[in-house]
Parts: sequence; C-alpha cells; structure tokens
Amino acid sequence: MENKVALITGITGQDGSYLAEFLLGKGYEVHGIKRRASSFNTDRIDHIYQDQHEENPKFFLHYGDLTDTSNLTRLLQEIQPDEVYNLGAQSHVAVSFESPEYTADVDAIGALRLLEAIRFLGLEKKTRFYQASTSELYGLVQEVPQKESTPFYPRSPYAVAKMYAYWITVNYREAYGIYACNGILFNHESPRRGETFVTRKITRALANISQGLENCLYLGNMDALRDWGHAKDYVRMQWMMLQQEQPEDFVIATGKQISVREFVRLSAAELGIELEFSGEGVNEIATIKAINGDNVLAVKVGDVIAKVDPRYFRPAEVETLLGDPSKAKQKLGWEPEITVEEMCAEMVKSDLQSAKALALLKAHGHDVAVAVEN
Ligand code: NDP
Ligand code: GDR
Repeated sequence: MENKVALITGITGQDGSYLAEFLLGKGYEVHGIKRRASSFNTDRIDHIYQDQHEENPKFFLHYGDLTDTSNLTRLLQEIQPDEVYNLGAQSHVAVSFESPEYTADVDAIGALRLLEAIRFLGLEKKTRFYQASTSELYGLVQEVPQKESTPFYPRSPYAVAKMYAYWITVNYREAYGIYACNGILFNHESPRRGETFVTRKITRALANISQGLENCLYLGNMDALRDWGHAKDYVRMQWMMLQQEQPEDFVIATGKQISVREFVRLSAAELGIELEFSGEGVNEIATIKAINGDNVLAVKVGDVIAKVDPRYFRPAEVETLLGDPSKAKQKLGWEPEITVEEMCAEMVKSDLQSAKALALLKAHGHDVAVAVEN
C-alpha cells in the first residue's frame, strides 16, 4: 500500500511538531500549514525540515490560516490527505478573554471550514478528521473525574469556541458519515510548550532566576489543579484514534492532578532549590529555604523568588480538572508513559541549558534580553 498522507494544522505548535515527527517515523507524507509571520516561526520543526531539492521529500509546509476558507479548500484539494489533524488554534485561555471574536473564528469556525472542505470536495469517504478538543470543555466541573459522558460547562471564550468545534465534528460524523473524532485532551506539556502556559513559564523563569537573568516569577492562581501529561504521549493517541474501524471520541489524561504551587515546588527542587510558601491569596510568596547542588549561582537562602500578581487572574477560572482515561485504555490500549515528575525534570533541564548559555553570553559582554512579559 502507498504511504499515507497527513495534513496537520498548527504544525508549528507544540503538538504539531511532535505529531509530525511521529507520523514521519511511521512513513507518512506529512503536510503542515504555517502562518505567515514577519520572522521565522518554525523553531519547533526546523530539525525535521527537508530541503525540497532532496530526492523524495516527505515533509511539506504550506502557507495558510484557519480563517481563510479558500486557502484551506485549495490545500485539501491539492493534498488529498488520508488524515487531517486540526491542531491549529488560538490556544491560550487567558488571551481568549482579550480576543474572543478572533478565538471563535479560528477555534470554532476553523474546524467547520475544514469539515465543509472535506464535504465540498467529496472526500467524506477518504479523509479522516481529528479535532483537538479539550478538558476546558468541562470548565466548571459537573463530575469528578471527568470522562466522555461528563456534561460540559465551558468557562472562557476559548472553551466556548472549542465546544462548537466539538459538536460540529460530531455532527459531520453523524450527518455525512465522515470519519471524524474528538480527542478530549487534558493539559499536556513538554520542553516545547509555549512560554506563556503556566508550566513552561515556571520552569523557564526559575531556570533564568537561578542564573541571574530574572529576579522573580509572578503567577496568578496557584491553587489551580490540573491533570498534566506529556505531549509525546498525547500525540501518539491522536494518531491511534484515527486508526480504528469506527470513529469515536476519547478522553486523554493521566488520572492524577497537582496544583500550580506544587509544580513550582517540583521545578525548584529539580534545580536544587527548596522553597517555603507563606502568605495567602494575593500576598502569597515563595522564599528559598535551602539550596543543594551547584546549579544555582545567582540567588541565596532567604530570597523571595515567586509572588502572586493579580494581573494573571482570569475573569472566570477553571479551578480543577482531573481526567478518567479508562476508555482509551480499554479500547485502544493507550496509557501515558511519562509521569508529571519526569516531564517537569525534562523541562527544567532544557530551560536550565538555555539559561546557562544566555548567562555565558552575558558574562562575555553580549547584550542579553530575556522576554518576561506574558
Ligand atoms: P500551540 O499554541 O503550541 O500551537 C497552536 C498552533 O496553532 C500553532 O502552530 C499556531 O501557529 C497555530 N495557529 C494559531 N492560530 C492559527 C490560525 N489562525 N490559523 C492557522 N494556525 C493557527 O498549541 P498546542 O500544540 O499546545 O495544542 C494543539 C491543539 O490542541 C490546540 O488546538 C489546542 O487548543 C489543543 N489543546 C491543547 C492542549 C494542551 O494542553 N497543549 C490540551 C487540549 C487541547 P503559530 O506557531 O504561528 O502561532
Ligand atoms: P490552561 O493552561 O488554561 O489550563 O489551558 P495554562 O497553563 O495557561 O493555565 C493552567 C492553570 O494555571 C493557572 N495559572 C496561570 N496560567 C498562566 N498561563 N500564567 C500564569 O501566570 C498563571 N498562574 C496561574 C491558570 O489560571 C490555570 O488555572 C491549556 C491550553 O493548552 C489550552 O489550549 C488547553 O485546551 C488546556 O490547557 C487543556
């Protein structure tokens, strides 16, 4: 059989990059949609980029945007993909309160545009469709833990937009017989996680603080509880979902949750920093209680390195999420392989490496600016 052809929206993002690697490893021809930007925006996939002059290239990038119907339809017509993975999104919950209309256009109507293109081009029997749905659908949780049958209660413009995308995916499956599935994925992270999501913000800031590149980590709600897994485990499941006989929706989670505060504690411990948390609400701070090992050069016992900044509170918060991945385990044999502790260690290691490299440049007189506004 000929190798399969996949199209990934959001290929320049965290999941897109891991999924592209995974599919190339399986022999797929992989096409991805990237947005035009004023500077390079392909950092996460540069290592798999293939010179198009090489013989038999397997990896192709196309300019496009989920708000552009004619662009998406043309690309689907040209590529004739066996599988479409719709990972593209304005994916930041806090930002969706600032740009609700744009978020709806990309995250809700973007999914509809792709499904309509499949229908319009007569690809209903050929092209399988994966929709990146989210645990944010559960928002104000109605049941613990959350599973496929748990009612939704979205709490942000992002989650409301993703709810439309969820149901339009189900609807096109039922109405037109398209093989279309929702993966309801709980938070998943990695060293490639965007710098403004809380886990990466924490590992990056603490690594920078340890090397004297930043002074303090400012956070919002430290009580928030999340079920955090590793992106590599989760993209494997995205592919598995499209290989079944019948299309179905699945919750993907680890079944364990920890707080943002605990993630700060874990990350600091990876650097050899023992923290003490004191104060409540907006007055909460984290102070260095002890330092072990030789990674930490720029702070000392007694320094305050994390504080609360109410700017990071959300107009409506999702306080707690905990997934039940039993269906994925029973039907697909999927289980997460990487624990939150292992993932945190990998993220800290990677951010520490970058921080040390920047600190070295700084020590040699180079101008080093670290982006911290988020
Ligand atoms: P990222 O934010 O890392 O990546 C999002 C991708 O979407 C980027 O490639 C981005 O491009 C692209 N994108 C943004 N806007 C548009 C647009 N208008 N048109 C086309 N592409 C666009 O997200 P993740 O990789 O973490 O997540 C992948 C998907 O899974 C998203 O849909 C997200 O909402 C969903 N999800 C994520 C979870 C997680 O914990 N990571 C959990 C559940 C669901 P650019 O690089 O140019 O910005
Ligand atoms: P989330 O991820 O909103 O769950 O969406 P994020 O990491 O942004 O927030 C997780 C929790 O941490 C709290 N928090 C902070 N968050 C950020 N970003 N910055 C802070 O300073 C901060 N302080 C505390 C948040 O309030 C929240 O409770 C992610 C995205 O990947 C979505 O696209 C995806 O759908 C969901 O995960 C599942």
